[in-house]
Amino acid sequence: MASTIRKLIAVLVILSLCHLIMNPICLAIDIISMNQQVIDGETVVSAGGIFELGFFSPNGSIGRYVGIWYKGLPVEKVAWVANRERPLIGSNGVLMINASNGNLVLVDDKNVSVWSTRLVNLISNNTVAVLTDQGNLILRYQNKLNESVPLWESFNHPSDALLPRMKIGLNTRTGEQILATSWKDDKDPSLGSFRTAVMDPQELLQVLILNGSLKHFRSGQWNRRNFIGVPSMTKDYHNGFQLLTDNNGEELYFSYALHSYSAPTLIYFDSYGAIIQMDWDAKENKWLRVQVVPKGKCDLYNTCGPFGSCNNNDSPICNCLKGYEPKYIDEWNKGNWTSGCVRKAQFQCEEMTTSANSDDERKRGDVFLPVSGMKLPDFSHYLLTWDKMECENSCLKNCSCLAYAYVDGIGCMIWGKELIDLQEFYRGGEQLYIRLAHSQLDKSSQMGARIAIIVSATVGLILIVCAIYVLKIRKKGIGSLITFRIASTQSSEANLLHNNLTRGSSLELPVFSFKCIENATKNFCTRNKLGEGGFGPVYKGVLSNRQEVAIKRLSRSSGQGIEEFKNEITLISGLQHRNLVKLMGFCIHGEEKLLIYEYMSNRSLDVFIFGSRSNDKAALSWNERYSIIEGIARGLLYLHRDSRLKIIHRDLKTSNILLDEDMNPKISDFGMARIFGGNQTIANTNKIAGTYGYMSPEYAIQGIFSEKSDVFSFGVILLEIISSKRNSSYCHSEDSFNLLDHAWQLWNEGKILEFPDPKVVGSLETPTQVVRCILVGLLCVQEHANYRPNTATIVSMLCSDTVLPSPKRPAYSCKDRSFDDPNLSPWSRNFVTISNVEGR
Ligand code: ACK
Repeated sequence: MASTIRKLIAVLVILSLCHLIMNPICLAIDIISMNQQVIDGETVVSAGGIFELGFFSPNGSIGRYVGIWYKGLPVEKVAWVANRERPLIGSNGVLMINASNGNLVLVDDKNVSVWSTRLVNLISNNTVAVLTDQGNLILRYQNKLNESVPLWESFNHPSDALLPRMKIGLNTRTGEQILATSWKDDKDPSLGSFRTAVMDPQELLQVLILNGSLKHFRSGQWNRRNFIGVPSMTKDYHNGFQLLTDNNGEELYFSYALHSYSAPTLIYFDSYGAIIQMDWDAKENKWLRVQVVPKGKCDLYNTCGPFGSCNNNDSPICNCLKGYEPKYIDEWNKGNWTSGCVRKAQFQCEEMTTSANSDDERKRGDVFLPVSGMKLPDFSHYLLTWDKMECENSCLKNCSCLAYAYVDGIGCMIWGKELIDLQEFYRGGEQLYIRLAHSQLDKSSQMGARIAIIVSATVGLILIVCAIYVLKIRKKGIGSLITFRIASTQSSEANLLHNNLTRGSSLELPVFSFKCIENATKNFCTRNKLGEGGFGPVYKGVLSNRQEVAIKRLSRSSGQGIEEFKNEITLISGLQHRNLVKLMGFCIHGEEKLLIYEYMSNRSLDVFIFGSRSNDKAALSWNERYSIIEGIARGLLYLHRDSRLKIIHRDLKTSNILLDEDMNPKISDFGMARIFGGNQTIANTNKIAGTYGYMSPEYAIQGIFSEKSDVFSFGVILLEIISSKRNSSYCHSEDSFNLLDHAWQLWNEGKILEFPDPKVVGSLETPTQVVRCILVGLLCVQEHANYRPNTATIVSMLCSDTVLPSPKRPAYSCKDRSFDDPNLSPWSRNFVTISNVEGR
């Protein structure tokens, strides 16, 4: 009997396995479709088992909600909730696709809708909802070309929490916000009083938390790396927080994606308006919570009133800025600071027009007092200048300008109204220059400043004498690095150039003596030569402090003249990003012009892709290639993303990507780069210089360059990385003109998996990511610049699993193919079909 039962069970198991195999719907546990509903008690799990969607009740509540959370971990915080405002009573809710209109809908036991994706005029009801491994619930439909088109995403409708890659943002045309709203309290997910708002870039980008209509917290301005008002933003954020744009810059949104994302993480704001970060600690098997803001009373908006500065470490925490005094002294002393402070004396520029003053006073004019470590005030205005001195002068000339700041990654900001929401940080923050009438510089500080100048000048003089003495004694000179102020032995050309470059800017770029460079490179010994660029040789050097550097020696005959040299120095020294190579200094000595960079021990990507290290043993794995692609895209995004000061590299190529010891890619060689100001998106040059194989057609033919011409070069690099083949020397087969054409052809023939280097795909179980990257590459190299994605879109295409559009013909390819008409293509070109190749 027992054996019969065992046999029966075995048959049942086999039958059900067969059923599973023959009926893929049963495997598609990440999908809600017309045939697949979710009832209370069941869950949907993302393909990789990372996220789960189902019904839940918050602790202490009887209402039933549909939400998304990390699967397999204690659900301390639900990442997304559907029916926030209308809980279900009882456990009879059903989440399903509405057969009549294709919307995703949650109905109660009476079949009444309590929540829906609420899309109107859907052209098809052939929709499915998929839960991705990023925790995004996407409603999609299949179009006639069998392409999967996203219609709605939970990532565009956050609740109170942000998962990596979820967005909060703003449509700059309509003013519409993608916002997160706090829960009412821990047991009630309905809309609480706190919500996020991304400020219009006209006022410089920053994020606010509003309490109703009142500002509760302000992040401070976004400086392309982090928010000035959140100094606790760590290295992780530095890599991860991004400003992305869509629809040609119309939509702006912030999201974060940790670079080496591994542990589950989540950021949310609670019902009191505090931002909390939760990270899963796998060792301790628990969630770690950190309150990011507010860290103290000073983080609350405008605690000290206008012209008051708040410092959490002071007691009392509020002080008036120098030159200002409490508006109502009694209130102020009682700790009621909201009325803030008022100016003690008129500015000199105001006095000129109102009263006669002594000639002496008049001549002195107004001054700017630097205050460091500040969260810069709200309501800043942006001035387009790349020069700090000009920024100061503009403020000085305008009598209603109360303060200015010059910040890397933003540029010049001025304030004309009250200075609101100022905070002084112990670490971090920026320097704010406050306008003061000269008389307001108090005597003691004037005297103090004078004494400080005299003392530092004396010490400086002694140091110079000592330095010269030491250098003389150690005749061989240990190549010490000497900054310009001490480098009195520098050539007058270096002097001039340095003054030119650093005047009024925050540039603190060291100047190296030629002797130091000679010592570092052992007199430019050929053994230390790393290679030869178009401009001249590059040497490895070791400084006296044992730091390794790469030294680019511009040959006199090279095309790179003083202009390119200056260009590279000014441009790159103002930039800081982990995916851009760091310029450490420069040297001019007679005819010699040298640039000193951090040394990249793995040299250029070229070597790994096409050169000596591309052989089987040293070949890069797919993961390494992918992380390099992502890194380059992030570096490029940093260059391009600021809507005001964009930098167009103009000579992106595989040999200009250097790899550090951890194989992090860094974009190098900024000799040709150009700054774009204001709303500029495009420029023209008569001097077309770039590299064959990487230049977009509009640049190569008409000299037109823009973000999209860099995107083109990026696309070529991407395809080269995947195929391990060089575009410029691609061995032309009968049908393909070049590497781009080859990829395009394979794509259309449905043989795209023949494109990657076999070493790349060979070991992969699922080449989905490879195919996705090829598709992104093809989108970047499309002939028409308008069709190419912008850099922000590239980053999100690479990092998310949203459906990508079909590429159009690449530049420099054969035009007489049937592929231009999608209806004639022998192969459906949608990405989903390709993803079917490897199956689920
Ligand atoms: O491909 P490579 O070995 O890496 O040869 C080229 C050569 O100099 C001419 O560009 C190498 N190179 C350039 N800059 C650096 C750097 N910062 N660190 C290490 N190698 C560098 C490049």
